[in-house]
Amino acid sequence: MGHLYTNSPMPGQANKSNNSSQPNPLQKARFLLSAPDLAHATADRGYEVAFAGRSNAGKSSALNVLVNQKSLARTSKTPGRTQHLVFFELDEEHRLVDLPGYGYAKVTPKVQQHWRETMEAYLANRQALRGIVLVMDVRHPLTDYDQQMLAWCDYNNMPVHILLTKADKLKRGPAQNTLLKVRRELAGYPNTTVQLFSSLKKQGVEEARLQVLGWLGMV
Ligand SMILES: Nc1nc2c(ncn2[C@@H]2O[C@H](COP(=O)(O)OP(=O)(O)O)[C@@H](O)[C@H]2O)c(=O)[nH]1
Ligand SMILES: [Mg+2]
Repeated sequence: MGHLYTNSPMPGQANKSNNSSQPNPLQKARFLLSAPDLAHATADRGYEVAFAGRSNAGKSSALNVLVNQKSLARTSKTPGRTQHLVFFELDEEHRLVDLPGYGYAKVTPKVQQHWRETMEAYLANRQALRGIVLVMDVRHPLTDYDQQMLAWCDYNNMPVHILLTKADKLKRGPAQNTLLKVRRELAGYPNTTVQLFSSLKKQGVEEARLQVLGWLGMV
């Protein structure tokens, strides 16, 4: 499978940082490599934050908004296209990782097994990994696979920040109710935070960026 990511320059993007006059250090993100498994990953050094989520939840869109680039991570209406770990670098010591999407109905048991093994190994062994951004569609939070990710992260003492994305699809009241409900359900996971997010409306972008930059040791 060819990699689905480009690294084309985005002229005119530089100062459109979501109504914020703050410089965005994530904007430097560049495609580094796409790895089918941990053995092919980039050297395990420095700091890394990884993005996980069910296929089609809005993970690539969230990544693009956070780095303020239109198409660093390819977005798609066809879920489940890549099972690779895709590494983007800010500099030699700081990376973002797009983890394989999960929960896509059409994948074979063999692919699912590979996903489980890769995720378990990555969460357990990756020294550079400082936190997981777990992207969920606000209308379908905490699927079985999300719960599996939360349990693995908890087991490995890996902090998690949940983006309840596509918040623009709900009215303010129902969105807030979902946020509170998810927060309640996460009471057993002390190292987990959650916020509303919308890539479309650029809602919650600064909050999410600060979390990522904090984990990367850049604020
Ligand atoms: N309305 C709305 N649609 C979104 C949002 N984020 C992503 N989408 C759409 O959801 C679909 C899947 O998004 P993508 O980022 O490719 O999901 P991924 O499979 O998790 O990487 C695409 O059609 C996106 O345009 C959002 O915040 N609001
Ligand atoms: Mg994607």
